[in-house]
Amino acid sequence: MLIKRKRGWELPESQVTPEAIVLDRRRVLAAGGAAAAGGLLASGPARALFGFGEPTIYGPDENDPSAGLYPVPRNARYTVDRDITAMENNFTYNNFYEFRLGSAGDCGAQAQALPVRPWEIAVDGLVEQPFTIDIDTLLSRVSLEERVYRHRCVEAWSMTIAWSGFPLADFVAMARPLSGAKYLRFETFLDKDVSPNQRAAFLYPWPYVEGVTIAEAANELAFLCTGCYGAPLPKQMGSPIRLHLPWKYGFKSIKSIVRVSFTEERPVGLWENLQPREYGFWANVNPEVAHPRWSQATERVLGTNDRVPTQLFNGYGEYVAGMYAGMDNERLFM
Ligand SMILES: Nc1nc2c(c(=O)[nH]1)N[C@H]1C(S)=C(S)[C@@H](COP(=O)(O)O)O[C@H]1N2
Ligand SMILES: [Mo]
Repeated sequence: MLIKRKRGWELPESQVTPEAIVLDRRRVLAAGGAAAAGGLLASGPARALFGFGEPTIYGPDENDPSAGLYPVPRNARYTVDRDITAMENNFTYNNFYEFRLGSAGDCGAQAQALPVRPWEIAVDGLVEQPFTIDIDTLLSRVSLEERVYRHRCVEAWSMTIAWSGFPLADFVAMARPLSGAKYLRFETFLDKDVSPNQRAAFLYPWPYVEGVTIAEAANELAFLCTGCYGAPLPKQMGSPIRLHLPWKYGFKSIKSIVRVSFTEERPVGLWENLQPREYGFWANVNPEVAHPRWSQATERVLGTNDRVPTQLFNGYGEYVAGMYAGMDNERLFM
């Protein structure tokens, strides 16, 4: 039996302001709280590092065939003036609603049920020729690098992560979009056998979907992550491939991607679909536009007791502000 103990920097549940507060309430009402049991059952071949009294830390899958590709060289252009968040903190505090039963600490154990091989990504919509590519083939065709990025969740916490991956722009080039393509629509796996919250399908409009404009996808910061901390991604971080858009709120950075569609119409993400006034399409980090239920002016730095001011575009304005020239403050966020 594992005892879950809060670390000093974790707030009591009563003080957090989760994105899913509405959903959680709905789920608890619908399921009578039954889903909240069994959250810490370790399973699968993943490496679980036990420490008595500490939460279980799930690292990358032991059988991940891409392990030999890491670590990869760090790109010095993308470093930040903050300490990298300790791996243990990052691996035990996640948002992955397919696997989150109650707290952010649940995802590690639950996500071990996700099979990450074989894994294929479908590319379709407005492209010269739709195709499907297997993750290991994709990894053999790209050049991996490490980038240190800040991550700012809309829930007003942040961390700093050493990702491994490749620019989304390289993926777009492989996909050869047609001139009519204006957006990319990303989709996460859909599998009721592995995701407890997908089994309760009526509660969320699964699968998880997110979208960006073609210009955003071409921006040098947009990064497809396949690893972190010098190894493949652990499942709870979005293995085998997830997006990170460091200038946008975290919910845009979709995990465990199985489909990328090029569209003329603006895609509607899962959160936008549920709460369009709280989670807009643009979702650029903006300390001046409060979330309807909390301020975005400051953020809690995970793994520390610090609360620091939030920066416009999460501090990445020099790279991205040009894409939004002329948009007013409110629209930058919504
Ligand atoms: N498929 C999927 N992707 C997702 C989410 C999710 O629930 N499902 N949560 C998002 C949110 S709200 C955040 S803050 C980040 C968290 O990433 P991390 O757990 O690696 O910190 O993933 C994003 N990507
Ligand atoms: Mo988030």
